[in-house]
Amino acid sequence: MALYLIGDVQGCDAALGRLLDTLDFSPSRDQLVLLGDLVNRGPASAAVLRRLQRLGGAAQSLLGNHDLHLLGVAHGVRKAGRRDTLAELLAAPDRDALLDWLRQQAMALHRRIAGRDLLMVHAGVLPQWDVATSLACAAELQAVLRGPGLGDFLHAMYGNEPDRWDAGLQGTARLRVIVNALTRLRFCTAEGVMDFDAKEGLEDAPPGFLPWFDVPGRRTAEATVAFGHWSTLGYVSRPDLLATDTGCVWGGCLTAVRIGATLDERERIEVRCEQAQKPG
Ligand SMILES: [Mn+2]
Repeated sequence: MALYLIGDVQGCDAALGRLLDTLDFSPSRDQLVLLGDLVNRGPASAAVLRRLQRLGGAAQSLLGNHDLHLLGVAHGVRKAGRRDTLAELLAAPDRDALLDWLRQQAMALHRRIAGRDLLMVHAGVLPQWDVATSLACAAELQAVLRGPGLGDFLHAMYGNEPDRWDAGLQGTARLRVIVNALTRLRFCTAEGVMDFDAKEGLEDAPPGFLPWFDVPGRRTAEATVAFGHWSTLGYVSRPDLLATDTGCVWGGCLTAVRIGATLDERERIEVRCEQAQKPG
């Protein structure tokens, strides 16, 4: 049995297929966790979702900002952007099945490996959240995404306020902080105030802001937090961190990380992606 974490696929189904071939991935033996942004920008979003559907329990997926954007467009609460590549999926005969599968996917996942926590999210976690709080917040959001209130939530989801966590937050404000941290976070202050403008690498930190994972006293520091989302950061592997978005859709690579018997045993496997788009 092998566990593989895979970074942002963004509709690059050919690269995903080649990566699984390279891994000699077997659904009866191995497990995949996709760290979100399964769709959009790349050429074959529907094919990615169909492939993951076919893998059944052998593949678990997180939802990223692009996946939620797809749900928003499908529900008529978001307009497709100029660079979106979602039209084929939205016109597909199995559209409803694909969208229904998508909304069932996770906002955070967790494994306990050799006595340590592996926490998996698309973008990040707030410094005040420990592993249990992160998973509880993700579960709150998952319940809404899977329930009858999805359309109302998608209407209310977009916005940058409130920009910080408070355990007393309720309703839409609470869900918005959770969804923004889990799917959009890159930089925050030492107090956990989130920035949503800077999208480049570490040198792009606004004054007073730092990468969420470098906030002193971050309560997930004892765990390994694996994430995607930040292609301009690239691959980073340190005891408390595993960044896996290597910019597949921007002409970079699609990365898988094989986790061994302990969280320190990591093997990086990547395939080049022929798809080349301008970042943004
Ligand atoms: Mn993302």
